[in-house]
Amino acid sequence: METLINKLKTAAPKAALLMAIAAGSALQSCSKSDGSGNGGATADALSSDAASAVYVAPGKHDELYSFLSGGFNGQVSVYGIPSGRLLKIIPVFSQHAENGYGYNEETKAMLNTSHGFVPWDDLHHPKLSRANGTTDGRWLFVNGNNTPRVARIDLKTFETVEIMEIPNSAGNHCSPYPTNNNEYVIAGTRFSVPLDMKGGTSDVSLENYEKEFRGSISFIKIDPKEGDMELDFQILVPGFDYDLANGGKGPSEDWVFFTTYNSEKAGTLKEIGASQNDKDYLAAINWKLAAKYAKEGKLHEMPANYYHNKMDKGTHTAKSTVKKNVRYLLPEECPGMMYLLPAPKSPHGIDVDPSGEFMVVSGKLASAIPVFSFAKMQDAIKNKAFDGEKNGIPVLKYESVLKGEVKEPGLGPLHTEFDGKGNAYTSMFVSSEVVKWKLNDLKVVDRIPVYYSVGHLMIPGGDTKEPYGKYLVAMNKITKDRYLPTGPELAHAAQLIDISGEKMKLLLDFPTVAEPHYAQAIVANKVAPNSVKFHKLDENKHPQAARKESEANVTRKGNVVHAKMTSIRSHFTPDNIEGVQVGDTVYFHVTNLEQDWDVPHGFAVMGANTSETLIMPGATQTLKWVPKKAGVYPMYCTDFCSALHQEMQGYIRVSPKGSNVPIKFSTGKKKQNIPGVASTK
Ligand code: RUQ
Ligand code: CUA
Repeated sequence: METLINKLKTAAPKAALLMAIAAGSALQSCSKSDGSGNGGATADALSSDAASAVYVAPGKHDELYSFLSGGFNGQVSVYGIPSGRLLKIIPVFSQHAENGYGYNEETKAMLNTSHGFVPWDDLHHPKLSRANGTTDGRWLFVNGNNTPRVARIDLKTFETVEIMEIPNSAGNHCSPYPTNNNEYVIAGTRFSVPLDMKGGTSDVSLENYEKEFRGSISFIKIDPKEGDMELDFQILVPGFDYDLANGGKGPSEDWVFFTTYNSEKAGTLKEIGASQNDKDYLAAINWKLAAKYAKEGKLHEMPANYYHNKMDKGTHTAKSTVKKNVRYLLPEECPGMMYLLPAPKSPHGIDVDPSGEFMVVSGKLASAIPVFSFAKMQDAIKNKAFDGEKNGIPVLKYESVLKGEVKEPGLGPLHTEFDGKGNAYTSMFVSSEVVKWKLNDLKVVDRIPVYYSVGHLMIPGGDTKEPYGKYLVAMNKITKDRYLPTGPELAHAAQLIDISGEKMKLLLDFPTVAEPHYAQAIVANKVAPNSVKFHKLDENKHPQAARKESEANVTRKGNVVHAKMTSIRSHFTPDNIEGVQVGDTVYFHVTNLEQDWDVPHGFAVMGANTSETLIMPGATQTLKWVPKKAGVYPMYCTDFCSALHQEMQGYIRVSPKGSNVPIKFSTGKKKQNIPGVASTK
């Protein structure tokens, strides 16, 4: 592997690099010489050491939770580390038939946007909430790339509780980045767009890219107690592409850093157009100063139109609010707030070490990894070591901010994390390896092949002040021969690597759900003790809740029928319903009366144009059904909840429109036919 890299480099560094990138897959297959998929590191994993390092005995719990983004499935998946066991899938931007998220009436509003109902997104970067620069286990923030959104997952329930659309943004990729005490979660645009300053984009010729397109960086305020998000202000920035971001720590605590590419402002064929300049920029923004400028009245305001969807705790129902304006700062009016640091060639990852002194920029097309010094940056600002300006933003001299470069690290550096012991680990997409190097002298000390084409890598807390430097998870884009073939599409692969010693050791491969980009992990005891076991029935404020069986009923209002139902092992109340007519819209509001851990009941009706819904103990959820033909329709519980689960079923009779069958409902005993009156219990 190393020889191959060196060969490529000595031959003709740039051309070889570009060739290698274009022929990425050819290079990956070189990385396993015998074609069997058994690379050298696999042999490590076969040793009983590796096996016992990841073995979590039946009934025992993992040491850490990890949260992997699902990429194009719009979800987050939770794995135990070190076992790699899949614990849960948390739907965020995508409807999830498994539990009815985005299908049932309570959660649909979570997916409302100014573009209408958008039941999907491309979820890249999970970030755990912070306290004093370390993870606190309260919330997980994630981004939606395609229809710009930021979501918050509550780690008490592992549910998405808030989704906010980001205005003036297109491709919300460098997002979401919490500051060290969740003062702000910061989100930047990937695509720049021509803003019409009225909350939309203007209809201009695409040839006007250079003049009219702008990017934006959003500052979302987080309520310190509840976690609620609120868009405080934006900074309108030059029309580059903003790729990734990370916040400072310690001395650099007040700053957040963004990689940018396409400083050429090419509007087309960016694979060439955006790779012309030898350097693009690392944008440094002093968020504290920005917040101060915002307070001191440097803000402008423009109309906007974006959705903010929040789950109400009492009713367990999402509500959408439409926001109509947004405040913004212009960097040219806010001296000292923003600087540009030249960074080699279309940089991707920007990662700040645990001390907050070093900013590592991974230029995917660059042959070295530049490491910037925050102290030097401060000096350069003081001494005005500028190399001109761009859109009124000072550009700092490369040499004046550079600590040094990691030489010949490998091909296609993307992301870096830290172990808290003075080492950095960088993923190499093209040469399919993880490279370990020292922060003090920038010397490469170890490398390990990964299978294949690693994107992000993650060390638990590796982006915080306090990394848990025992494991590293590499998230690979290509799996090829690692698992049994499953047709043209294979699961992506995560690989768990032991980084506790001098040499990295491959411990485990585990397949992931869809495409993990970034991930986060946290020691289990920061999350597990707070996990909610069930919702308390007497705190259920859902307007259609039936807190006991005697509150269940079926009522008609015009052609809308509300069936207020309960579920408990092993029956629904009511389980016989008559008097529904073709043309009615029926809402089944099912309250799960269980007050016990891990006893959800499901609910499904034949022919419903939606998924089942899965109701957690103590909660109420609503399934909407519009029967189209007269007849008798079964309904049943979809979750095997007891030995008599299969008996947990019932019937709904649907009569023709205008029929005189009255509303009737019952369970077990004789029929009750007085509309609106409680059933026979
Ligand atoms: S990005 S590797 Cu969002 Cu690096 Cu995926
Ligand atoms: Cu309730 Cu099965």
